[in-house]
Amino acid sequence: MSYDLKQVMNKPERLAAGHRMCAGCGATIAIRGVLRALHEGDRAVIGNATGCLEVSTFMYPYTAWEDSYIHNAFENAGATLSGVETAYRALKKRGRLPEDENFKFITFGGDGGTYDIGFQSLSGAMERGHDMVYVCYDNGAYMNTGIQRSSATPMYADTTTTPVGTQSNGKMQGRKDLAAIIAEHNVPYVAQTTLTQNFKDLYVKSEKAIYTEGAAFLNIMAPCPRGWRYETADIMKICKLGVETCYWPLFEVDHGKWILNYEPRTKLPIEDFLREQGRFKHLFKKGNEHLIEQFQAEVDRRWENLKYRCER
Ligand SMILES: Cc1ncc(C[n+]2csc(CCOP(=O)(O)OP(=O)(O)O)c2C)c(N)n1
Ligand code: SF4
Ligand SMILES: [Mg+2]
Repeated sequence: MSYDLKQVMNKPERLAAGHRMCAGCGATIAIRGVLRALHEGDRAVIGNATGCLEVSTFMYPYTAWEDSYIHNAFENAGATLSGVETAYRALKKRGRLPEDENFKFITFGGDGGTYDIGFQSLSGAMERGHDMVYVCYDNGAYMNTGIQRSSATPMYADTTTTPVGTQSNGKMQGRKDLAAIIAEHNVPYVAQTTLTQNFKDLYVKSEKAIYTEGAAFLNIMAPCPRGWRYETADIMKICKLGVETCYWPLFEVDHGKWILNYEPRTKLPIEDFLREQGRFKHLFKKGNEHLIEQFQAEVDRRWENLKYRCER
């Protein structure tokens, strides 16, 4: 599949300018990237769980979405779009929709709405095999309501519900491996990606997810400068460090086959990723070296596990 950055970037925007997401928000960049993978002429029905993305792009009577858009509750983004997709198939079968129109069904949810609160409806939609894509923009916390921890929040992150202090080093648990859990649903396509280099990985995986028949899931690390506490302009550096430290590996599971898309020539130490973010500042205090060691050991364990799956 050829990838031409200039051509891709010149495609018409489907998430228009003028929304109210923060400057440099990773979620907005990720979502625009996914939508660029839609082929010209194809139309989309977008579902969106409550979260920063929904709150800031769709304030009745204004919308930044160029495609049909449904805001549903936190819990049911998967169920909403699976219902729409079923209705579409039924109407098409009865000849009640134009033959020459092609619709795609894409749902967006934050990590809170996906890993936690909407997990049951996501799992149901995947298991039933609807021809749709569920995209999680994972910024690792409930950002819209003030940075509360979710099951996607990394270990030791400082959030408002896991505040760092004399009695606490931040979140005590590691993050849930949602991409692996969805892969175990035996859906045709699952991938994990983020904003790297010239966005090729994001584009190629989005196109595959949208145009593979059946249910697909994309997990996109989408940094939040506010919650992660880094300089807005550093987003690409943060994403690169996530990948180069193997904190956020790039992989896909295509019809059951696990594929590692990128292996760093030299795996960087996890502290390179942590040091850039204010939410991990406490880890660099004297006496907390063992916490970074524990974090590293967990990254290593998960990385080896992923490589094992991909080598089989
Ligand atoms: C059932 C329900 N519980 C709580 C809320 C309040 N709420 C709105 S947005 C939000 C945070 C969403 O977090 P996430 O899904 O990670 O998206 P983000 O804000 O990080 O983009 C919460 C808790 C709600 N709208 N509905
Ligand atoms: S709070 Fe974070 S996730 Fe929400 S719009 Fe701002 S940068 Fe994006
Ligand atoms: Mg979130």
